[in-house]
Amino acid sequence: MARNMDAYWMPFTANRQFKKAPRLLARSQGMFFWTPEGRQILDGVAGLWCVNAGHARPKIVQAIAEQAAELDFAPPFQMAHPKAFELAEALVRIAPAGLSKVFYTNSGSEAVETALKMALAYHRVRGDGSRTRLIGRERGYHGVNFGGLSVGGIAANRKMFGTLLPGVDHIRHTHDPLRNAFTVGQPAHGAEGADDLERLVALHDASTIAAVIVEPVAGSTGVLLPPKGYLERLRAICDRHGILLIFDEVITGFGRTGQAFAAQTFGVTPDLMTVAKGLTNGCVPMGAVFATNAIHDAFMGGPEHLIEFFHGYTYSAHPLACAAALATLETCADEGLLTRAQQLQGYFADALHSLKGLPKVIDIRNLGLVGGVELSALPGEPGQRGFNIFLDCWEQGVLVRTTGDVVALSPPLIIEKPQIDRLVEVLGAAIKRCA
Ligand code: PXG
Repeated sequence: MARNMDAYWMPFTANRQFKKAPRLLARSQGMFFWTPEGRQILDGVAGLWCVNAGHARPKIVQAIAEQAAELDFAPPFQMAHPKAFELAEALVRIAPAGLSKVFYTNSGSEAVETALKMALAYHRVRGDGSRTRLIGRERGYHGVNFGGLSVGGIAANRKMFGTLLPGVDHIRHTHDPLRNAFTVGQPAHGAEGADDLERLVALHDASTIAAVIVEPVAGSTGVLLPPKGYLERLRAICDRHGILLIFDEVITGFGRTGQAFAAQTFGVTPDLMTVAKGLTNGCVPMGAVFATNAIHDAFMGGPEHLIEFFHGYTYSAHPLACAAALATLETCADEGLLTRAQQLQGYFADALHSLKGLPKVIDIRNLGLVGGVELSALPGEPGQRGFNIFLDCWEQGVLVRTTGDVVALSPPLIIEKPQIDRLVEVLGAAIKRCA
């Protein structure tokens, strides 16, 4: 790779370090990537939580190619193409009951901005325009645009960018290692954390609060699971105060937790739900917001010739993305992938929790086919041990993801048991070497 790497400013990357020792991917198939030199890499993170059905799936590849030749673009404003409707219908069929409208975006970040704007506009069109406040949660990740950053709760992502949106507040995060470390599945302690929303209601008054946004399982911050009863309680508090509940299912959507959406796994239905990533199996950028009829219908009151919601993107419902998403849903249906994590989660949990007792491992968390292994930080160098483990796994031919000193696993849902074994074996060896 003698190529000059200067021009590409890489996202969320240590650019100078990367360019000294680049990690390049050239090809992918099924559970694997290959480097330009032909080294095989087992994909332990579905690319970046998105390639849920595995790489280069024939139906998806073909659908994208055919779509590009047939209709490459269709303007989405005051125009449409058939697959946009077909996909929305197919999505509503697998969505939690009640979420029956779909608004398309091009990424998770855009889906979040869209959902926040929908929430504000919903209250306003109903004559409840004082509800302008948005509530997020500490350690939350909702993408990198200004709305998502504002409700997000990861300091490194926020601190450089000024005051962000006004009128935003945050409830406490749910992480409680003292009581919950090494829990298999949902932790037992911490449902009362949802009551923190009551604190903010007492402070700001419910009449000023539009919506609360949370990830049902927080991913980017290092895999934090909702304590048993927590999401139910959050739902009840929102209902009590007329606050919309938004689930950001960008990583939990499309089978990751054992059902199509985490809302179904946990039996709690939000008013708005953001998705992306697995929607197109990561093949073409696409996101979406699911909304209830009640939210959608609130916009439908004015004169029929007027635009109801002044929002959308040039590439909303892009034909290639719609084709990829339809083929993804078909592949998932053919192979039962949206519920496959249920069958594998016991095996996956056992394998992952076998790492308990290794040096520096301070917590292990899992649900469906999501796993998090937390390590104690090297003194004075938070994140360094995690990064060393990531590099060690890469050298051994396994791709994992680290955020700080948490190793996150989210393999494609087509993973087989021997591949789970390999993933965990390589990770365990890396942990020992980096201890
Ligand atoms: N919401 C959630 C919950 C996410 O996880 C986004 C929004 C933003 O999506 P886009 O498509 O705009 O990136 C995400 C993205 C990680 C990691 O290492 C996770 C994401 C992105 C990058 C890294 O966990 N999730």
